[in-house]
Amino acid sequence: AVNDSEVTPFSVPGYACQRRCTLENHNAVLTDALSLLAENAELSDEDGRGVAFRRAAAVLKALPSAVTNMSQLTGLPCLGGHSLRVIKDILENGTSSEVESTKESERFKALKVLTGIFGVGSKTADRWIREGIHNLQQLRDSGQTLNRAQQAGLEHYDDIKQPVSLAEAEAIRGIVGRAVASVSPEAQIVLTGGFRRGKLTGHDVDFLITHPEEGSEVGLMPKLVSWLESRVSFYAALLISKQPKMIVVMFKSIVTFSKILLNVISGIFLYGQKFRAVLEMGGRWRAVRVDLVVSPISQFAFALLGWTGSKLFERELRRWAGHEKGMSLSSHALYDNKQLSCLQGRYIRASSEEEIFAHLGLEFIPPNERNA
Ligand code: 8DG
Ligand code: MN
Ligand code: MN
Repeated sequence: AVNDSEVTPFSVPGYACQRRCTLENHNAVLTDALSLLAENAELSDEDGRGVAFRRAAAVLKALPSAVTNMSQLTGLPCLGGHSLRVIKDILENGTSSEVESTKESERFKALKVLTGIFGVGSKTADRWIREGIHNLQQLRDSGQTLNRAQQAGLEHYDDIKQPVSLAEAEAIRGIVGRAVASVSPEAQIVLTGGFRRGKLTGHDVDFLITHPEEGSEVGLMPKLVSWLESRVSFYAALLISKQPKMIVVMFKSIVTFSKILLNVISGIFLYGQKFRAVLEMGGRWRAVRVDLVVSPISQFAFALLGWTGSKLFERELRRWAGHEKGMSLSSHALYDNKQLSCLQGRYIRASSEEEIFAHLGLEFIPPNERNA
């Protein structure tokens, strides 16, 4: 056993966007516990507490080895009293009573199930719980009015809860890629989100679409949507979310991804009739959430950076930009609030993620090290 006086404390920079964080996590037990408390806070509309737990978890994720002794944490950023108590509990007792009781609480379980329905947020879930609805069966029996997204979310609940594999993501890239090429041959499509960070599974598949000629991306999304709708309507639900330029496609895509089946699937989008052939081949179908974003080429680097994640990494980039650099970062632009000309700040151009990091005075962190 290591005695306190010999322990060398860990050291990490204060912002997650200054740290390299791969998917290798030496403190998964601790970070799972803190993430669960973060999730519970977020589901209870306590975003401030949620972020505090997320930041604490991100610091532990970035450590080069497992924490064995509280004194190793001396001087680490973002570890508040509450997070430290949870960590101490787990190091001493193997579990945290707060985490265990949260996990077992009827309210948390109900919030998780209900917000697990696509289109249901914490406010709706909370209202349903107050009306005595705690699970899917009670929701179905309640006669609650569901919007189109929620109806589809309920119908495909089990499919959507099941993680999407990299193989499925690549297959869907093929399908969406064909659709994009059909409506705009020069347009480019990139896989973003967790898969771009090297994850092998995801809760959805995120794509960013752009066109090399500025302005040619205008109208691409509606064309893409109607192209997809005209071909997929008979076996897939296509949902358009409120968010501008973002649609959610729930594909029924095949799980067995042999090359032949894949070609047949792509074929469906060109020749709708071929769908039946796939069913006859014994294909199993499932719903998958797909997020599509279209960006003009002038904003592409910002959109790519903004949609690659992780969510905390993005939040920390924006916090760094605002607090340390007097700039505003979004997935559209970087704006310097200090460089006043005619009482206005200044937009800073960038054509790559590397340039954006440089403008922010940050060392470039590649996507696979943005897993904060
Ligand atoms: P997962 O799906 O594998 O579970 O994880 P992920 O890919 O990292 O998470 P995600 O929920 O799909 O989000 C991917 C990125 O997209 C994330 O960095 C944040 C970003 N993002 C949203 N919603 C929005 C939004 O409304 N606007 C902008 N600009 N970005 C968003 O998730
Ligand atoms: Mn994703
Ligand atoms: Mn997404």
